[in-house]
Amino acid sequence: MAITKAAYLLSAPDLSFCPDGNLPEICFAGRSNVGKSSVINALTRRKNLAHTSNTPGKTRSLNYYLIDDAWHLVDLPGYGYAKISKKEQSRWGREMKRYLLERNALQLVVVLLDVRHAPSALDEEFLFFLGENGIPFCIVQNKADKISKSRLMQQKANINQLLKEMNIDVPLFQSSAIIPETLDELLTFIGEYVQDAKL
Ligand SMILES: Nc1nc2c(ncn2[C@@H]2O[C@H](COP(=O)(O)OP(=O)(O)OP(=O)(O)O)[C@@H](O)[C@H]2O)c(=O)[nH]1
Ligand SMILES: [Mg+2]
Repeated sequence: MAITKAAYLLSAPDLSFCPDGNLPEICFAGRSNVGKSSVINALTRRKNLAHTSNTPGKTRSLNYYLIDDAWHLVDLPGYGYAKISKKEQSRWGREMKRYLLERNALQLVVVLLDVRHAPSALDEEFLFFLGENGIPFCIVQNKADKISKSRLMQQKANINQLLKEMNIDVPLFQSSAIIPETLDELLTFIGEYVQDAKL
């Protein structure tokens, strides 16, 4: 699958503002600053479709993009941004869980992790939540350009070990937002979920 058309649709402050769920939806989730917005730009080959920033916590709503007039790509707010108040964080946590559990159009969650580091407690909690609730997801170890090939292999083995311990069996990809070709496999995988969607 190649993306030929990508356009910003809307920013939903909560579930009630999401568009009609008549198109298949794929969302991107992960810790703040892990590269969700950057990967979305790389996938769609647009420089500034999704807003990226060095300042974590930039994406604060569910940002919707219409892809090829056929499906929605959603940039979720990152979790684990310390500078947001506890109250606000737990509100967002609840809102995200509601979205993930109740959004019927949702076909697949793409979970981004930083390939350089072991998953944080929040990452593990999130993976566990998805697994526990039977929500289809895959994992992408992003920022692959930042470490050597051998370290990449090592980090793949490390995450596979962790997933085994967590009893989670999902596809794993490695990507770099600055090398778009590294996202080809992920895009093919997403394409299957878009095509097989029954709404
Ligand atoms: N070298 C490198 N930098 C990356 C990569 N992906 C993202 N970045 C950088 O990491 C920073 C954060 O990227 P964003 O795409 O804004 O991260 P985000 O996950 O959308 O963050 P929030 O919106 O805060 O949740 C930016 O400075 C990006 O340029 C990557 O694969 N390689
Ligand atoms: Mg973002």
